[in-house]
Amino acid sequence: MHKLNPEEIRKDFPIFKQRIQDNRLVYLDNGATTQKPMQVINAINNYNQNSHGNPHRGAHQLSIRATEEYDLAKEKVRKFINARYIEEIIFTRNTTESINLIAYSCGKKLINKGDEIVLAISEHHSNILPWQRLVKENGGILKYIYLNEEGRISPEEIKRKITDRTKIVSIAHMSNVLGTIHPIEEIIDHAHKMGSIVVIDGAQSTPHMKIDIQKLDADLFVFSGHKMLGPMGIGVLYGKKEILEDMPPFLMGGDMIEYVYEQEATFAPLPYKFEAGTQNVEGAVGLGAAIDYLEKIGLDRIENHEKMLTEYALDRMLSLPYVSIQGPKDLEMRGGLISFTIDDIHPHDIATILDSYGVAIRAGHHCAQPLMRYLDVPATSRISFYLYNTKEDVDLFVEGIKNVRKWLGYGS
Ligand code: C6P
Repeated sequence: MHKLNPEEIRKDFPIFKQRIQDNRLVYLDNGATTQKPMQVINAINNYNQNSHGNPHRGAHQLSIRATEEYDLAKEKVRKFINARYIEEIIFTRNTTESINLIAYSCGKKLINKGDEIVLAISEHHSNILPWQRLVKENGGILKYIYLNEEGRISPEEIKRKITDRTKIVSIAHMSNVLGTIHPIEEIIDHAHKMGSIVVIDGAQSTPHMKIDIQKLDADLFVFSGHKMLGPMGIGVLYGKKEILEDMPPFLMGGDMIEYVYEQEATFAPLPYKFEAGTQNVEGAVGLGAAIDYLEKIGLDRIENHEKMLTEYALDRMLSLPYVSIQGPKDLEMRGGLISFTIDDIHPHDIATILDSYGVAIRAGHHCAQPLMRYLDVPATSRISFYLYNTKEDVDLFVEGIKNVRKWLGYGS
């Protein structure tokens, strides 16, 4: 496998042509959202200039073209994650909406008083709050898998928490705070033996590694387009056909019905049952173009590139005595995302000072307050890589954190 060339890739991304206060833009906030190549921007423009219409509704040319583009994008998503059927792919706005849909619909069907739902303590709020609401309404019980000192889930903890009382397990593939890649194969296998269904939050993994949903055997799997070079406002919910067929609709309205009477209605087949109202066709088209782009480069090369950057960054950061890293040190257990703290300096100050050097990172609780409480840290700073990041980006970031110390009077 030949290495990818990030400097070449950067040429496709117009955002990197700009300078931030005369510095190269060092964008290390890819866990929050990613930048778009011209191929994605052009695909969206092209759709808007030539094919825009309301899909599935009209007999005219534009409506037909919009329908074709929407369906083509869905087929690209199906192939991208190797789902068996196109009906198993539902477009939503984002990961958050996908999980809300599942918690509402699947939860309503499966959860009764005393039934258990198991999450990891490291979940993003989007994979906690929808379940909290469900158990308050239905009388279920929320249980958490805890992590060891390295931020990993042990086999014993999986067996302790996922039992024959568990009806749903919902867990992130990769933590957006620790970068840990959780042992989801083991979790899915054990949960299935216990008779539970499994929801995987793939928001942080899908953009960075090859997902084969049939091999993984997850029952439901969700992710967002904007974290994988696509536009905001388009997300995906994958579900096994038999599970989706059994789930009641989430949003009610146009496009998701079969017949409507004065007092009741019957619903359209999959996937339309879950796609009420006019859909985000330009978002779907943009996501389709993003998938084309990622596949052309190759997910395995992207993953390798990020591993190289992570190893390089961890080495350089750990050589600074005042830097502490959260999460596993073992590269095999983590993705291209590093949370860190610097002695005596608040993460928000680190992010603000780095910004003045053109280095964009994230700081705060990362929408994972239960995890921050569990780790007993109020906040962290975080860098996260993608295919267009370079070793030079890491060097500029590391020089930046040395300068943060100097700025605040701590010396080097
Ligand atoms: N995390 C970050 O870490 P939306 O906003 O719906 O596209 O994605 C929500 C979400 C769900 N699960 C995980 C694991 C996530 O990381 C995120 C989004 C971003 O910077 C924003 S808080």
